[in-house]
Amino acid sequence: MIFFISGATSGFGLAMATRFLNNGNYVIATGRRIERLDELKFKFPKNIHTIKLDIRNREEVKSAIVNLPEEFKKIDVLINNAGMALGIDAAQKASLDDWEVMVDTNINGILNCTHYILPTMVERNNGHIVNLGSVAGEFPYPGGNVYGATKAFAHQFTLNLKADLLGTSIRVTSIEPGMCHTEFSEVRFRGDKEKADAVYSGMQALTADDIAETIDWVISRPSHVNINVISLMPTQQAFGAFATSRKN
Ligand code: NDP
Ligand code: 8X3
Repeated sequence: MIFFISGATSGFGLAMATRFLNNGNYVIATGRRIERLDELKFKFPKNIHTIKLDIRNREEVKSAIVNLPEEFKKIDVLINNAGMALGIDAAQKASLDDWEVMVDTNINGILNCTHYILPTMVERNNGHIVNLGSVAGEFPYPGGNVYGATKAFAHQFTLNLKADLLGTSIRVTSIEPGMCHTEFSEVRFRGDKEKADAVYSGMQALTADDIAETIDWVISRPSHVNINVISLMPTQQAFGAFATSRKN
């Protein structure tokens, strides 16, 4: 199979690229940090096509798809994985620039990749789109404001794609994890590793390999089975109680 993975330089994307290459698939590995893509290519010189790509840039995405080498053109699985949270301030204190970057990456990035790849799937009546949502798209938490909202978009966009694709063989899935130890929190806290590590201290968070394995399972179901949504979290994570603001 041929995979297109956004954000293959770290975390889930890197774990998926590694897993799918090890299993003999073809992988189009993308991301902004080209040196990391080069490392991946060095490890797996065969069956890989790397592209330095910022998914926020519509023209870059278009050109990446149009200029794919012949042997990578027939994408079977698009994994809209690249994404990020920036900051954890309350909405009234948060930076509008950070909000814009999250919307551009987590929403426009998915739209750009889907727009240029989906028609090629429909043309061949074959394909699977996997979007990375989050438990943050379902359950609110303080400071999750725009990040959570972008993940709610990923969830609903997935289901709406399913509605539009009825009558085709294209499958769509939203994967919605809870805490997973990747570079996610380092990005959220702008490189403050101590703060990032504290998020996962004293608990067994999910791993990037857990997510790669879950997605591998989703795409390897028989073609008549569409997994709509998977929500997963660490055993050591749960939901909070309703909060109240009291005057006494
Ligand atoms: P990482 O920070 O480890 O990886 C994020 C990936 O996204 C990197 O490869 C990064 O590549 C890429 N990326 C970010 N911005 C862009 C951009 N503008 N253009 C192209 N690529 C970009 O995080 P995770 O692996 O944990 O996160 C992967 C996805 O899973 C995200 O969508 C995240 O929101 C979601 N998620 C994460 C959870 C967690 O707890 N870790 C839980 C639930 C969902 P580069 O910087 O090289 O461009
Ligand atoms: C990332 C999970 O709970 O840190 O999507 O927002 S959480």
